[in-house]
Amino acid sequence: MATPPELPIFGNDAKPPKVAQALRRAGAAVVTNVFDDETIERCAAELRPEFEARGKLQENDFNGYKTLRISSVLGYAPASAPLIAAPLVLGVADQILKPHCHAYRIGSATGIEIWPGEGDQVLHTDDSIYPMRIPGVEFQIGVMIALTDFTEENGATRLVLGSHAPHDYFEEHAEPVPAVMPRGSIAFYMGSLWHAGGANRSDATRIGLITTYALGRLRQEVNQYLAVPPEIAMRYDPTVRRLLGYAAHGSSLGHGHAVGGARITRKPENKSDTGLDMWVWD
Ligand SMILES: O=C(O)CCC(=O)C(=O)O
Repeated sequence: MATPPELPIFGNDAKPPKVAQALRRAGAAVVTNVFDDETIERCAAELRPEFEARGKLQENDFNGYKTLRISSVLGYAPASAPLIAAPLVLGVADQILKPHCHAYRIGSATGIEIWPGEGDQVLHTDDSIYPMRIPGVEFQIGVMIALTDFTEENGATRLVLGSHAPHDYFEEHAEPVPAVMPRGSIAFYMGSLWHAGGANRSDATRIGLITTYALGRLRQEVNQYLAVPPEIAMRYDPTVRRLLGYAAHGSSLGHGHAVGGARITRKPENKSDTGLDMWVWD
């Protein structure tokens, strides 16, 4: 049985190629203290009302019964955008995903608040939604941003290091390693890596914002056009709009027209007016 790799941990001066290299090797990597308190607090404050209103609606055996979950945060929490589109995040995603697509998109963007008393989540891979493999191609990465400190006691994400690569040790043989990190840090992991939320044995909640970024050729896990409709998407900058999917993928995938009332206003200068309403800005 091969020895599992250690969890690579970087400081916030880490460059995307180095983080991506470590991510490829171990299947996960942590970069500490990327976001300042103000950025994290603003995001957490905007997520709070949604946690209170709808956080319990996604309770089930997989998500847990002492865990609040809120989907599609860009639909109601604009302060999540600087985290989701942070240069380091996109720099790492560029390295892992761009070699295999023209553009990658958000699959899901979810707030997760694990309460004291929650048990370990079952180990899983996010890639189970794409039940196929192309050797050498990662379909998506997960980016978990700590909105509170992540500790072994409060349910830090558990990562089975090395489990993204086919080899002779696997999830039941390897001990998951908790992604212990201070608030404002990021844990990156491959969509093919076995991982799970941890049990919360502390007396405070653990809050994370997990966003997945997937190859632009794949169906997005959450239908972002319904979750963040054009009227809301237009408030974001082009980078976030592209991440949501309001952009074509290369020359022939993902563009379209709606006949009828305009959905997308502020037509880009360089687009000709065909009389059809454009569904994409870029
Ligand atoms: O909360 C976490 O740390 C991970 C959650 C997770 O992996 C999931 O729900 O798919």
